[in-house]
Amino acid sequence: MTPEPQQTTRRDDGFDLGDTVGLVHGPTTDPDAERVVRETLTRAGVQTITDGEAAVTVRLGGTAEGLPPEGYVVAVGDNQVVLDGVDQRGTFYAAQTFAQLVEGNHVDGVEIRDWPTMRYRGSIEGFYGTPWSHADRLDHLDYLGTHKMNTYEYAPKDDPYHRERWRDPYPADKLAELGELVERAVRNKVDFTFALSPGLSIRYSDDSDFQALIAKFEALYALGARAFNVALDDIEYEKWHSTEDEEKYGAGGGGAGRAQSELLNRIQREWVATKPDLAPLQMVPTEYYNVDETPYKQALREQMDSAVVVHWTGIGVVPETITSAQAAEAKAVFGHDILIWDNYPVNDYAAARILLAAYSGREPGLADQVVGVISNPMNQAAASKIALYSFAEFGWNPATYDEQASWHRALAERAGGDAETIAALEVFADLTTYDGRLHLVNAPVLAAQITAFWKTWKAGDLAGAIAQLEPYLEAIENAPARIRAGVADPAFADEAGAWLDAAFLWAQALRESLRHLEAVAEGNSSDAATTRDQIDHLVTQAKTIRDSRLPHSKTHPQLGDPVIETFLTEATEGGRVS
Ligand code: LTM
Repeated sequence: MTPEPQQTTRRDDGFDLGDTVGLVHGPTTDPDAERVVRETLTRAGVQTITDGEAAVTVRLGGTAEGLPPEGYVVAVGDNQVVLDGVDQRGTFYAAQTFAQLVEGNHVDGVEIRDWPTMRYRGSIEGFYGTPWSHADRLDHLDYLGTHKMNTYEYAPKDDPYHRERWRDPYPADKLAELGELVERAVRNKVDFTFALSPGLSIRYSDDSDFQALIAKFEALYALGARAFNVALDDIEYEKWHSTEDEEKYGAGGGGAGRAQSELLNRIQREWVATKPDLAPLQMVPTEYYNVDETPYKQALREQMDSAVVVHWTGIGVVPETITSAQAAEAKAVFGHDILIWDNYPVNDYAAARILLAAYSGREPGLADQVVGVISNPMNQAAASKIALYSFAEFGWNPATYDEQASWHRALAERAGGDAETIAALEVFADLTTYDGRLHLVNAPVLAAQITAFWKTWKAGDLAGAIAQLEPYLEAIENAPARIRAGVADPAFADEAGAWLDAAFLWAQALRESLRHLEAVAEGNSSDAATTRDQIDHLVTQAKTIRDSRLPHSKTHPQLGDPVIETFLTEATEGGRVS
């Protein structure tokens, strides 16, 4: 099950669902939970779902007692399924757990008591470059729901209506799409959080700018959005856009902090406080990446309404680690609830890369200091699910989070459980490990294979060295086709396409370098020259590949670097000398 429930007790009285199931509703029943139950039963081959008890009965939406918000219990045994929540989201999560428990027509006996550790779990589409498509977002919202994540923040830097032209109302077609997203979020018990980023041009003292911001929020409220964020990251906060602001707030970060606090306070007072169904207002501060005491943070701490939730990325924009001690400092210095905007697996700063490594370096104790952790994903939505899977598990129960185990489960999910595709994904993902931030090693498995190769080679056993390494290079060469054929989600193969093509070519170049070494060892200068030319040709081809999305379209995909190119150089120079 994912995320793994907090408490699970196995029972030995599981049963087959048969072809008729009765459905009984309790006080926390929920239409979305019921939809999940009905879909699960239909998938299991149940032909008839009757109202009320039957030989097999599902009781949906009784009251679960004594659990935190979003908690639930599931009991399966004695021809009964009980799915109770402390609230409607809890009931929905009970139904999602039931969906995971049913295999074929059978459900094992079990008792589960479960609840999330963190309040906010999910994602913020907050990257630069090509935003996700509408279809990507709809699919992503379903993914969040099935993985018990409750937050999606809409903040794509390159949506002009979010940032550059924040004052302008959305055109009708874009608004209609946003409406569909809100609806899909609601179906998945996800808080669609609309973020507006006015900092490039806002005049804090100008009432018409305030009204433009509220009008934008109102338009989303009318669509059903109930969570809002004012994102003030990546702006020159000491640059004013009106002389009134300059005179009123003065120079320096302290003035920016005062201006931003006043803006947030007015939104809180005049808008949020008038709408009892809104989630707490959120903001992204301009100093989101450290815990230094500054006049800016002092102003937010002392002047901004205490109800506002503050985003923070950890120390550094994309930190290798985030510790509980750092988060405690963030909470103290900002003086507000902290929500971690975690810049993994975002790859807008690493245009050549797709990031498929484990979600690592976050201390479990963060849960005591922050209200949640949400992922800023890649421009590639489906490929981001490898990391997202682990965000779901970390947010639900950080104390038991095991980054390697979670990563393997994530790959298995992408592979639809197919063993060969899992193995191919592991080989491919190894080449995508390095990001220069969370993961500082390059293709660790391939690197180890190459080290072993040179050791055997240096011992004078070229044939043995090749026999050792070649199967792994063959696995790299075969991985792209296996992944394309085997991944559960065709969008993954499309998004990773440029990197898969590159992996294929680099693997061919690596294998050709083994042929080159053989030719040199045999003193066959003609084959040595041919293989060398072929390597150059493959490398040139690999470097002509481009992904279609920005910023990735500007450069060729990088994979397994510098491990692969170093090997090619060493091999074509006739073998490592030291
Ligand atoms: O991280 C924040 C708060 N802002 C931006 C993001 O929009 C961007 O995606 C990441 C990664 O490049 N870095 C930022 O500073």
